[in-house]
Amino acid sequence: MADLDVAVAGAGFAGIYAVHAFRSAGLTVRAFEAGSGIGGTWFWNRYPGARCDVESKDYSYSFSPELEQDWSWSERYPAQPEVLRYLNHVADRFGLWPDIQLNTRVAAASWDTDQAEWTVTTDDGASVTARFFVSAVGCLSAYQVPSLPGLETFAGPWYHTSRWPADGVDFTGLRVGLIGTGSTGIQVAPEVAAVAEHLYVFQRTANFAVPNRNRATDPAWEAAFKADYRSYRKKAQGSFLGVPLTGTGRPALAEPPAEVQQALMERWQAGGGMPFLGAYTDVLVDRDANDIVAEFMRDRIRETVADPAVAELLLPRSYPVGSKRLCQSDDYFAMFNRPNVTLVDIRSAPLTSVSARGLHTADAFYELDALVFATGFDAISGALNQIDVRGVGGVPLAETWAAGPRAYLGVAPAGFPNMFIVTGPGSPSVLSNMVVSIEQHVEWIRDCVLYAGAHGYATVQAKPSAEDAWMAHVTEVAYATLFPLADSWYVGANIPGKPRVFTCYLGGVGPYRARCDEVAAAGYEGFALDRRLAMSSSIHPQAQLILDGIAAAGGPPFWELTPEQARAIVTANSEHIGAGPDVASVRDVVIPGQAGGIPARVYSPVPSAPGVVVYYHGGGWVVGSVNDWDASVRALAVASGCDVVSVDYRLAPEHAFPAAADDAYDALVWAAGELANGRPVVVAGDSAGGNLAAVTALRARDLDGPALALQVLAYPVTDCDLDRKSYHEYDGTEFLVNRRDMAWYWDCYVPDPAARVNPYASPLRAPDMTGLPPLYLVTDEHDPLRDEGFEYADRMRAARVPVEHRHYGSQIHGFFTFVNLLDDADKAVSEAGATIRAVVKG
Ligand code: N01
Repeated sequence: MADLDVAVAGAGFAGIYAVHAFRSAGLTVRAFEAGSGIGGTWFWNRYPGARCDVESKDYSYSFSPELEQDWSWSERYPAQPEVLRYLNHVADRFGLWPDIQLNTRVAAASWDTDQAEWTVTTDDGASVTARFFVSAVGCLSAYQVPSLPGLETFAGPWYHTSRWPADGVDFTGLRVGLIGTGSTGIQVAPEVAAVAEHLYVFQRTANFAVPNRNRATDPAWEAAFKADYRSYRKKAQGSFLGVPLTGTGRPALAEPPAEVQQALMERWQAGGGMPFLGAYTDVLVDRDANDIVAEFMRDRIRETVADPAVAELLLPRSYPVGSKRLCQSDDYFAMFNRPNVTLVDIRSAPLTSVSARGLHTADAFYELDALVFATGFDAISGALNQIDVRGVGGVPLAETWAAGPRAYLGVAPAGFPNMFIVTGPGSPSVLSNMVVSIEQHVEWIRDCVLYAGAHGYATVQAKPSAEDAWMAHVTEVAYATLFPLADSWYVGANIPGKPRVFTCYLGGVGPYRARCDEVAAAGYEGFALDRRLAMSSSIHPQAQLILDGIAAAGGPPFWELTPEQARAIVTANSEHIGAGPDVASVRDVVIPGQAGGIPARVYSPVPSAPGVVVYYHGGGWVVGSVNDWDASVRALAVASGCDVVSVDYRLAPEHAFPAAADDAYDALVWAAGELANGRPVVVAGDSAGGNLAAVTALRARDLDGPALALQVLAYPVTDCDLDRKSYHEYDGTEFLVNRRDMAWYWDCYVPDPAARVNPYASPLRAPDMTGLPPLYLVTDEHDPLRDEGFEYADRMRAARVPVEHRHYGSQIHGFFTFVNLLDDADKAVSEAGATIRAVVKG
């Protein structure tokens, strides 16, 4: 048994929410965080001027309406200290601290195939096991310092913006060199220039920047905005970038040039990168349209920077605007008008080395007291590659990603079962509002973990073919845009030797979410779900009592009895169940069948029920009757709100195959024709009755018979092969049915073994499962029929038949009918009923 359900690496926005989401779902979770505080990127990047370029109203969690109402952001764009305060408030408010371990870096995580669990080792040498490993290490955490010869000889201090001293740095009176003019450099530069004696900005690539127009939050605006926060969040989730934007919806190239200029100017005045770039639909896909916007921005630099030579150097020309992260600043370009700021072009004269007193370029020496590196990150894969992650067969993730990081849906790397990456490679991640994408991923992962548990699967792993197809799609979408044209960190171009791969999904946050939801709805299409070691739970005490009672009675096995004797025992046992709930009416009918009248009982829970369920009782086609199943069928009628026709089909061995199947089908035809009157019809059954329901659904499809809204199968017999693992696991005489019993049932029902592979006897053998009605499957763990139920669900999913599967980990074969005796039976019947009710009501 693993120590934890989920181990999470990192406690930034993603890890914090993961702790909350998993814990709220009843899972045990622990997040390991290298920092001495939570916040991830917002903990580490505390350089002066650090500020988010997504508006605070968007860059915040949406999972708690109360949180979003109570918290007030002081500014349009939040500064780093405020974001950090917010995250600490969230941890306080939701009591997350006990499940977050600070000052602990995840050093390694390795998958144990035999145990179906991860061993996560931390830098203090401790280790913990977990069923699932979730990386929340972030896309921009592995900072990089260029390897400049002589850096170690520099006499003054040097800093990387992503490891800024907590107590700050006083640059007053110092000559400071800043290397790097990306989003970070552009933010930190004016702050340093304001106090330093002199700031030298070493620029390799000029960058575009739009104004923030940052301002204090207006309380009246805030109140009005918050009144409609929920619907705003909904729009954000369905939007392209995770922020609801109002673009013109038209291509710039189709507009009169003067109008384009005016629209751009309006957005420039309003501030903000996303609304500016999102003004026209073609800016990021058409170079001509992009040039219009780029030239507009260059004009703004020209009119801001007083010295034309400096302005010229600051004009970005080497890549389309937006294909590198668009920077935001209200004061960066104007800063170059200060006498204490010098722009140094290291494109034409590159940095060569560092010595004790300063920096050398190819054509000059700059005497410096301090150095600041704003040189970015080994993005997307860097932080995860710093952990020794090993999947199936001990294969390192770094090796799997040698040609570039990849993951199915950008969340699950193939070869690494039960591992998920929040905002991983192949997801919208850094090209979206990260908080929206983080919440979507965490919730999707949580649901996947819960699905696995509820269905008895031990492992969930992306299929390599699904990962390949997804990454090909990611690439195809990216190459329809201008993004790959830039030497950006998006493609790994900033890290020497890193493979050039574009790994963000540009299909849009909303469509991406829809695709993820579709995959989940199809039973996690593209994932292999494996149930090895899934259930270590013991038999539920209530079920054990039933088994103990049967053992104490000490009767011979059924196959030593005559069918009549076996039936009498079943009838006697059914009396222990007691009466089922009252229904509005019960009437016995005789259904005209091909081979004569078929007795049946119609339970009507209410006078005008919305649908009809045709129910086939279990009992190995040999024992059982409508009377014996009275209590559980009543319960199903009440739970579903539908009329239920319980069918006394002919029993074997007196009536061998296909008698029961024929009766079952005739009963459906009658119910659909005579009883339903246009109402939706469902087939249902347990055990051998589940077999008849499945076969009836197949026949209805094959014969163009009645349309079915749903098939409800409780631990159905789907195949004649008695050699499955579950048959061997639960072969003891202490169980209600074992291998020998099933062999007897098959001998009675289909005496000729060769005939048992007929799909109308073994529906798992049907060559084609397409076009069948949706399946609601109930299975239990301690059951020889367990595995054939799972296989049936897998076949259905493969045929794109919707499947809802409920697995009861501590239950035994037959439990579905033990209403009154087992809480799980009451629960299973009422859950199945609720699904039928929902389906028939459409
Ligand atoms: O890093 P970057 P960043 N010699 O990689 C230069 C997010 N963020 O920390 O362009 C000389 O963008 C490099 O030059 P070049 C945001 O997503 C958000 O600034 O490679 N120079 C470049 O100028 C952002 O995109 C916010 O030629 C070297 C700079 O260093 C991401 O973080 C704020 C060099 C690196 O720029 C990363 O931004 C801050 C070398 N050897 C960050 N190596 C907001 O929300 C690199 N450079 C506002």
